[in-house]
Amino acid sequence: MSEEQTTPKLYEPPEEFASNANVSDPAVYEEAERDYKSFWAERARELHWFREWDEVLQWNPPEAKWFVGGKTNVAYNCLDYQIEQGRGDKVALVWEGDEPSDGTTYTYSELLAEVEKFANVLKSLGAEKGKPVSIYLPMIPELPVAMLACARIGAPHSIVFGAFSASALRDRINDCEATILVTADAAPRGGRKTPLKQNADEALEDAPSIENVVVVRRTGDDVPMQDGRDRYYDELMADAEESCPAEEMDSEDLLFILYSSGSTGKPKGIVHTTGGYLTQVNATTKWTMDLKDEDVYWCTADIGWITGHSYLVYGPLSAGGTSVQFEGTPAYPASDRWWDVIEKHKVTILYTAPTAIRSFMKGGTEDLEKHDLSSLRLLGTVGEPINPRAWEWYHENVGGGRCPIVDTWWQTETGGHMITPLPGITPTKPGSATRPFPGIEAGLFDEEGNEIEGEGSGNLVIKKPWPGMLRTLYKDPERYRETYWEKYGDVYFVGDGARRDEDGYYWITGRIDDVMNVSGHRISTAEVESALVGHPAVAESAVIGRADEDKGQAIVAYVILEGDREGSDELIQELNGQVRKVIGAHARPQEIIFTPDLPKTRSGKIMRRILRGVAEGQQDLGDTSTLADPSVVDALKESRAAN
Ligand code: 6R9
Repeated sequence: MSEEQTTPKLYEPPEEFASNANVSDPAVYEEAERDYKSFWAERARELHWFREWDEVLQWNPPEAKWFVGGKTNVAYNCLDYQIEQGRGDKVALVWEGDEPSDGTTYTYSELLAEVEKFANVLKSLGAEKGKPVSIYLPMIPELPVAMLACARIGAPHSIVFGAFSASALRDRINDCEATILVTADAAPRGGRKTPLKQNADEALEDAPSIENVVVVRRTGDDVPMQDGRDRYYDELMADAEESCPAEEMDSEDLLFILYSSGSTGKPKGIVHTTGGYLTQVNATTKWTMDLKDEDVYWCTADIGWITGHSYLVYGPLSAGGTSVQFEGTPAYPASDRWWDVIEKHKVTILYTAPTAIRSFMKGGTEDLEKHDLSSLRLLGTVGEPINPRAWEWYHENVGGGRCPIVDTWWQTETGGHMITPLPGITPTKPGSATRPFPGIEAGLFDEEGNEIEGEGSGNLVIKKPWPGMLRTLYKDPERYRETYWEKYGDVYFVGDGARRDEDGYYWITGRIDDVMNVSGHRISTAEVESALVGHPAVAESAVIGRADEDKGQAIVAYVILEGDREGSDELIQELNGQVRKVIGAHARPQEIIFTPDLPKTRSGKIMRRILRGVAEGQQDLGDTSTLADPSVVDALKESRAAN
């Protein structure tokens, strides 16, 4: 039994929330199930189309075409269409800089003006429909401006997260053969600076497709500018034409490429197209995030990740929302920065990741108590399973016990939410992403390819195409087919394991490659982690299976302790007891390593490959360049040696 199974507490949607929610009638599930194509077509009709589609879906597995023959434009939907509906003077974007004194806002009209001008700049530099533009920017307003400008003229964007290295940037530029790079002098974050232009210059030494570089002056640092190639954003904007009509895009035209962090090998260039993607992010922003005109909505993800693409920019803007973009970190200038941002902008909806919540838990509630968080009405999480204790903490301390939590399961590949509560309808269980979004059909398969009915555990699949699904991997349709559509035939292979309980609720147990096999028992790393963090001394833990001659795999647990607690033999025994109590004796770790930190990617995902390497005493740990902080590796080796 895992932590979640011992506490099957049910949280009903608060009555007041439900009665005001964008959707509150459970019949939406049955309606969508009866005819998922009509369901999605109805959602698509809430957008602006230059020409309506002839056919909702053409499905030749694994190739999907949604809203075939329809013409639309994503930037038009996010800007012009909002202004047509009277939102011209409404704040579209609230920008909060790294320094609390630094910030600004853009109304929908102001944002449109910037986007049109920058679209003209891009055109003057040779951008055109179908030709990718690479973007490597800090979390500044010029980032959504550049995205929307690309979308306006039909040039697919490929955004590379600002903390990626020069070599990661180079690989991503070369894969899509972009001719334009949009970057900045430097990226301030947490009081420090990342030298973006310097990285870009290094990347460009070996990225021959780039002909033009646009440089935003963010810090004013003196950076070398290459004649004929590099130009300043502000200078180009000063001379730019003001008006740029939106290109009428085919529903299936490419909107963007986003490289997924992938734990092994070459990153995958995930391709999203126009009409279907926008339909799904728009619908889920309104239904899952319950976004309304009065809301101030803050998604804390960086735009360099899919969560930022879908739920900081395209979802909220296409729904006419006010979206907060924060450049900084939770701990700068002080550890209460996030709560300060919420109080200052009266944020009503907060969407963040479990890893952030757990790090706040470590610091206790003092920082929260200094701030008025009463504006909040809905909380969301995404990115990894949230353990019930973190869920409860989030609910109680951030949400004041009154805000529903939407635990949204989805992927870069899915474009938008797939399994998630609807906050006005779905009773939630801490730790479960609950039910598939209306119109989405999920399922479970075993390793032999048999579908699992009713309660059970298995490999998660999606059984019908959905509008926001990836269409292919850029220039690699074969890898697309092999990765997602080969294992079980014409169902989408997710790569996550899940359990379905007696109510049909899904509990994501983590990546399938994170499932251990210990003496023939299948044990999920996430389950053991959940058990360990259920102990009051444990702040965070990461579990891996170490190759073991006897058992196949032996469980090794890395544990970060709460506050100033110290590891001891006694505590190791207690933790073993905890795992035995929650899951069973077979799941007890063979080794528990106390460590001050864990190796995480910049999107906060634990790199288990590194943990496995350290636990197995491997000398060469492979590529560690995607770690947020590569020095963690040495600290881990030390922790292990001290054990
Ligand atoms: C949106 C995003 C996708 C993987 C996914 C799964 C994990 C995401 C989750 C979750 C449990 C949730 N994941 N949300 N696991 N509960 N609510 O994170 O995309 O970076 O592509 O990662 O993240 O393992 O397969 P991406």
